[in-house]
Amino acid sequence: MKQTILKSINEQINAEFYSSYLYLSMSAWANNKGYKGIAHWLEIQAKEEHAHAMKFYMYVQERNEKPVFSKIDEPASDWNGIIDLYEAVYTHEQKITDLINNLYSLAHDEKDHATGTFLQWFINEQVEEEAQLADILQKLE
Ligand code: OFO
Repeated sequence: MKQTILKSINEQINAEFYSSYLYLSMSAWANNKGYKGIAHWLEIQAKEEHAHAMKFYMYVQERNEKPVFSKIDEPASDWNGIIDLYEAVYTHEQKITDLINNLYSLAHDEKDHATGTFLQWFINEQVEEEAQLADILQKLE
């Protein structure tokens, strides 16, 4: 695996763990405000993001490389209500979509077709997640 790809995947592992951390922080906020159903939904999202990080982690090892971790940023811990929170989730997922697309472009440029194929699952997942969030936001608004 080219070092440029390995470096970007390691960064993506960090981004996925950060997503998990962010959604868990949001879940704690929602639970504290008494929004139990939303807290539960966010807890599930946090688990899914952890699973995404693990998919990248396993993939790096399958390619006989070693994942390297870096510091995970501190997530926000307060939001101005449910719409503000869901807008933050939506914006964050759009950022993740950009990262996945950039990684896919890099894999293409480096002719790393195995990585390109591996990333297909994430590309589809982002379409699903963004659609779900747009739907939730529309209902909330
Ligand atoms: Fe919600 O996204 Fe991971 O990849």
